[in-house]
Amino acid sequence: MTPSSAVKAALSSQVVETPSWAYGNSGTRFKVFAQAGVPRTPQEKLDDAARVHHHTGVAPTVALHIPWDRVDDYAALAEHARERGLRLGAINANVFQEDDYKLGSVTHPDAAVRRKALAHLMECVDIMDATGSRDLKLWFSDGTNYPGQDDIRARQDRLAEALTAVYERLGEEQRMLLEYKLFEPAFYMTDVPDWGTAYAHCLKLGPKAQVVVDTGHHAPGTNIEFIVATLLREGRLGGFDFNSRFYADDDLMVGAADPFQLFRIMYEVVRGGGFTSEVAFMLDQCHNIEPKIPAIIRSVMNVQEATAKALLVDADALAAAQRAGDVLGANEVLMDAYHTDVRPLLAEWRQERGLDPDPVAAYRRSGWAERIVAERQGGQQAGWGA
Ligand code: PSV
Ligand code: MN
Repeated sequence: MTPSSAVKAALSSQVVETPSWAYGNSGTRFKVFAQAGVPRTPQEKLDDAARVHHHTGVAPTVALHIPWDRVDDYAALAEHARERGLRLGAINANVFQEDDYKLGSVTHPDAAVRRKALAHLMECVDIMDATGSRDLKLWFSDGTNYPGQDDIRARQDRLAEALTAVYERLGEEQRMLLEYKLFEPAFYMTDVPDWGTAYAHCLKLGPKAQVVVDTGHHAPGTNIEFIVATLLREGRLGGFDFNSRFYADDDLMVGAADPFQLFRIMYEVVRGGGFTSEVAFMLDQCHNIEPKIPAIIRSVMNVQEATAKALLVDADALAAAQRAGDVLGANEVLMDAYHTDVRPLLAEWRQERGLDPDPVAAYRRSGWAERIVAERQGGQQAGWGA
């Protein structure tokens, strides 16, 4: 087994980015259940994110979603973050919530709609310039509902044209993270349905274009860790949108539905040398019925637990068993690490950093939940308004 000191050192370099939208109200297409104390502004979302970082010590960056987090002065928003020990992370573009996008955004058959969508993507890069964000995250809801509705190849050409324009606009240190999703909202065909399509576009664009793996965006039974291993091997894994799914894109807390899958993914990250700042560990979740801040703290802890277990895998013993063709032995090495209770190690790691060993309990004792309910009266609660 890897010594716990080495595991702790590796854990200290991990950053888990929380999504601004997870702090706001959310729901399904049937109902959004509002929660008392939910932020009304991007600034209040950052105030909540600062609590998550305060208790976990590993969540110093917050992803924004535009226009959900639109403000007049992004440099001032970045300063608001800085004052709370945070940085602004990935800028997520939104070309899926306007009437114009009914038939697509950058792949729409009408050039005027494509221009509008592209202008939004460019605006997102302007925002990155102001916030100092490195990553532009692109997810397109584009697709078709019926065979023959539009030309599959022409839509790929339009997509490539828009991505090229955005790529050329990126600064030296900026990256484009292209997200894929097999299903939803288009029913027949999605324009970026899988990692292969995203990878093909990224490959043509250049090294600043990277694929992002949202764990909820695959068919049931997909071997996500294989995708992770492959993208890392090709130098194209830009990051993760972590969440859990039982049925579709459920956006539940990462590690809740299938902690073993999360471990297998993190093992491939460790194995592939992806445990670096080049791979962004982002959450993309919504907390519809559970209190949001403790759920986000729990999610961060779940990522840490899976990471610690992956770091504990005895690489030498595993390689030896694999070389010897020892099927059961090799599997046992992996399972030994998975079955290790890493909670005491993580509690120790937290105490060494001056953190409470139990972040959720510490949050509950902090009084923040009561404070925001009392203070955040009036105004319009943030949410994506389903
Ligand atoms: C789409 O399902 C997605 O995963 C994209 O990342 C969006 O930006 C995000 O969800 C919105 O919650
Ligand atoms: Mn996502």
